Amino acid sequence: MNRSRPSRDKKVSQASVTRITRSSSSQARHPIPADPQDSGQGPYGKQRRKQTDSALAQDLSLMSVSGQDTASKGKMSQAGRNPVQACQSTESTSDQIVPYSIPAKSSSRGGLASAARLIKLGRCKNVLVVAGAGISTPSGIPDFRTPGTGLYANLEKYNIPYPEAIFNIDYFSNDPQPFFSLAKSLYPGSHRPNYIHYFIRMLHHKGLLLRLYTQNIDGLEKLCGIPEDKLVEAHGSFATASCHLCYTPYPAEEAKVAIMNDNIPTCSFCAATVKPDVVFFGEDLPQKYFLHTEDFPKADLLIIMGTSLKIEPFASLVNKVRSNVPRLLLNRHAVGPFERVPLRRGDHMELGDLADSVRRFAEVLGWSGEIEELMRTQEKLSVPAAVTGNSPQNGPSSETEDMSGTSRSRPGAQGSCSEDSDSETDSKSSASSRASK
Ligand code: CNA
Repeated sequence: MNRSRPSRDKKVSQASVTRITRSSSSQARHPIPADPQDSGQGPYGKQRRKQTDSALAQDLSLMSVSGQDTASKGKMSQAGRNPVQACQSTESTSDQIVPYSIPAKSSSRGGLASAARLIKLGRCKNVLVVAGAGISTPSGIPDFRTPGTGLYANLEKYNIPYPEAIFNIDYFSNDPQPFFSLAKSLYPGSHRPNYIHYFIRMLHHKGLLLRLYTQNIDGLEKLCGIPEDKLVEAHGSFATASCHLCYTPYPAEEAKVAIMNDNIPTCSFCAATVKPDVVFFGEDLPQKYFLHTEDFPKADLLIIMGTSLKIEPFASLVNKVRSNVPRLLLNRHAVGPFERVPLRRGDHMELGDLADSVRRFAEVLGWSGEIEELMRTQEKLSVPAAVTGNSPQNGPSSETEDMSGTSRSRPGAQGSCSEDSDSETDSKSSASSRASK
């Protein structure tokens, strides 16, 4: 379904972008020409010329066989698989073309140290973070694909034909109830940011964060104090709502109240169903997502955290940095281009529990104390506010709505939102902030 939606992000010029949607799986598999950035000069032109022809050729061939350079194209989809296959599999990407059949090493220790060394040496000043549901599992929010605990393994009660139906816009158009039932548990308000979120905020605090691209819809990045201009919520959020047919905006708080009370919010203009502006399969990604065309060529370090890299076009973002830019994967398993053996030069991964890895990363960087302090300060600062326009009286009950049973119930936590804008950091990182405006 290719429908234009009104721009919601005035900071990004509509004229400079083409429309992008979450792509269908068939589009995700189309061979796509190599990224023009990789054949042109650009800011890294000199460094690229220093590479040997064979190294360059290897990089380009790895990138081209991945067939994943769909970051700017298509609709959101499972990368290269149909929904039923996707729900049967968890981490496997057997349908991806890989140059060798040897399984990837389970972990490559030393990746954290290498990345930390680059940061300490001042070689990484434009760090991009690409994140997924795994950064929020320690906050008690299930991801999609973790066997047993992931949402896809626990959808029986919604009576849907396949897991992705719950985020399929055509399915929603026909029957919004399954999504609304799930939305009651996903609405921000009953979960708190965890150490991983604060690590990312510390990157900003240190003036190193170029941007955080998240697939998450839980609002925890904003809640921990990462400012709007440093954040791209690529799959939308519950912070706004609109008609799923004509895109007429609808007050987010009213939509939430209706959904929480098992009512269906309807558009005042065309009477179709209103939904929170969470991006479904088949829907356009927000305009802000197009910042990636400016950001990725500028990056000098890419950190990928807690994602299976299964959803296009987002998954392809990781292939948009220059081939000489180090990429660090922090995840339970190797995913996407990190499943290949050998890894691309400059690629590192730290496999295992993400919270543990991030804590080790912080230790190596010497940031642990500062992050703990930041967390303490921020949690004290948190006040009932309006990530989604939530108010305590109509926010979800953390006792009844928590899907994992691990989220905390705390006074003032519902809908709380950061009031701390990291002002000291804004001046440190003013150059990158200006670039983002
Ligand atoms: P996914 O496909 O479920 O992948 C999550 C990845 O994180 C997997 O590879 C897991 O192994 C890994 N992971 C999870 N927990 C940990 C941990 N503690 N330590 C290490 N690794 C861990 O989810 P993706 O983000 O890749 O998929 C994108 C979807 C998920 C987006 O469209 C989101 O809207 C959607 N989603 C978001 C949330 C949220 O906002 N918190 C929750 C569930 C789903």
